[in-house]
Amino acid sequence: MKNLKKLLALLVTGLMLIAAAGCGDSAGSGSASKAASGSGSGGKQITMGFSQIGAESEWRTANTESIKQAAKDAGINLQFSDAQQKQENQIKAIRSFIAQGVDVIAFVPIVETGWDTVLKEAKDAKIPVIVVDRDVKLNDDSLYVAKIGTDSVAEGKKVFNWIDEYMAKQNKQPRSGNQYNVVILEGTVGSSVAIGREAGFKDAMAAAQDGSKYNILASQTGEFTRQKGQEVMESFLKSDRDKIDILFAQNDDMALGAIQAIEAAGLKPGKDITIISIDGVKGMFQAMIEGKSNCTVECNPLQGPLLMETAKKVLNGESVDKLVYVDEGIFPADVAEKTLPERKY
Ligand code: GZL
Repeated sequence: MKNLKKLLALLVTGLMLIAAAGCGDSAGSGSASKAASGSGSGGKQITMGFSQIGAESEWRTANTESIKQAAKDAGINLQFSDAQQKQENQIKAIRSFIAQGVDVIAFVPIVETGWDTVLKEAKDAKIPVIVVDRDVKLNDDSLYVAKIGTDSVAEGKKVFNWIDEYMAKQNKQPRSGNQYNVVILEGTVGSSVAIGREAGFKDAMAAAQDGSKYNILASQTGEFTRQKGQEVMESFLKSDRDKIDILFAQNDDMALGAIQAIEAAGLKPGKDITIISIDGVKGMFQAMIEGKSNCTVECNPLQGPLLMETAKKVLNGESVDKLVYVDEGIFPADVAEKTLPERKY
């Protein structure tokens, strides 16, 4: 009889221990471990296939770091692919993600077009796709579930409007003739950002009170790199050294390359030639502190956390906004020194 009682007591204790372990799971640590493990609705860890375009600029490096860190923080298994600036490598990577059966695909489209076929393959494989940073032009927008990016048209408008205000405030006279001659270093040909930034700049110029004060003297791609930006600026200076009033570089890296070309030509960047660019990377803040550039329009690369949050929502069957823009500011040279310490990229 005594043994039976002992057996019963052991049984009850065992059952209580199992119950305690189970409810601890459902209450706190369960959802925490779920979040930490980055698990989808099925409870297994989420695997994300991510196709990045390359490492062409300080901005891109910061974008990659943000995505890798956010995946780690979210407990998401990231399959990362670097396309070395080639669309065909991105398409190959997306196809391999489909073959692997990842839970979700995210990618930065290097150019706007040429994605319909491979995104249809992802849709047929029932793998949701999230577009990051740049934009895509598709015949069927149902081929992606969400787009997290930056408003390149607004960035282009901010550039022109800041220039127009600055030239008036500084009461600058054109270096030759009666118009301000502008040269433009464009980003990657065919990319939504290069197209959008140019369109925004020109729309604002057309809408300006006296946009005819400006003449676009030359415009050429510098491929978003410092090296190419320097080379193209050298060619602009070769033909129009004493005519150029303004440089609009579509990213900071090309502007930093152009500054070297302007100095080599015996001119003062930021003084003889007014310079404005887009991104807001630390290297540009340093150049503005040195008086070599005049303004940078922010384009925020820190899109990782929003991407991971969106991926989890999609996989949990929650609704998500089709398009989300990250916040962006504008930083003239006179705030560079006090702002640099708080910059995150
Ligand atoms: C902008 C991003 C651009 C940056 C460049 O959203 O796609 O690509 O402006 C980067 O620096 O190379």
